[in-house]
Amino acid sequence: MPIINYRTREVNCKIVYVGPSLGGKTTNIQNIHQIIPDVNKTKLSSINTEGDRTLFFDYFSLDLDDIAGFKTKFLVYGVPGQPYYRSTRKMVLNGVDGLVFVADSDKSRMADNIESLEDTKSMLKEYGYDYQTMPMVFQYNKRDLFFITPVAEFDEVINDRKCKSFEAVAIENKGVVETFRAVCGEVVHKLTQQLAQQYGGSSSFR
Ligand SMILES: Nc1nc2c(ncn2[C@@H]2O[C@H](COP(=O)(O)OP(=O)(O)O)[C@@H](O)[C@H]2O)c(=O)[nH]1
Ligand SMILES: [Mg+2]
Repeated sequence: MPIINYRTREVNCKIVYVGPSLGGKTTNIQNIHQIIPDVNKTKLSSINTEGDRTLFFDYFSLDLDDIAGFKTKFLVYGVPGQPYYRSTRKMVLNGVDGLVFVADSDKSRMADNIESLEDTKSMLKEYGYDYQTMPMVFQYNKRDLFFITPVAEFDEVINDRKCKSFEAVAIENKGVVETFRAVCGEVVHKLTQQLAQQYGGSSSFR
């Protein structure tokens, strides 16, 4: 549930990019950050090692127009994918409102995709979050590679919830904005439902 401040009429929605290490999470976040106009975003903080790997997490926030009279802010995070950094990943997932699972299409990485998805599910469970109802989209990244996992196999094996999915080449900025827009849409959809419930089913909150 997004953090709602009724006094200031502000809502914070936390979106987290998860997936196997080197799948393209940071590339997605960097590109989205570049595209968004300067006026309504914070600086992108990334702490990377030499190998361009996220050590801690990637983070920026952006302000959106009002939703139902509430000033809405999206906090965008990318976790480190390496199995070793589980505790950092878990910390970043605390309070998550929407997930993007960035899968690596490189055929040789299917086991890593599966392991990462299972790891994500188990961490959500530890927090008491319901994987089945969490706003989520899937991105099948690195479609430019030669030996890739077919979309049908991803749909079957990875996208078990049948969420929206997008093919992407994050380094060429293909599918990046579409993925981000979709997860924001899912989060806003759930948020408006929750606000409507809290306001006794009214569709107007002003
Ligand atoms: N060929 C190819 N490489 C990509 C793509 N997206 C990201 N990469 C590369 O994959 C590596 C890991 O990307 P990064 O965004 O750091 O992955 P993260 O560990 O998930 O944050 C980098 O060298 C990227 O340039 C893509 O669509 N195609
Ligand atoms: Mg990274």
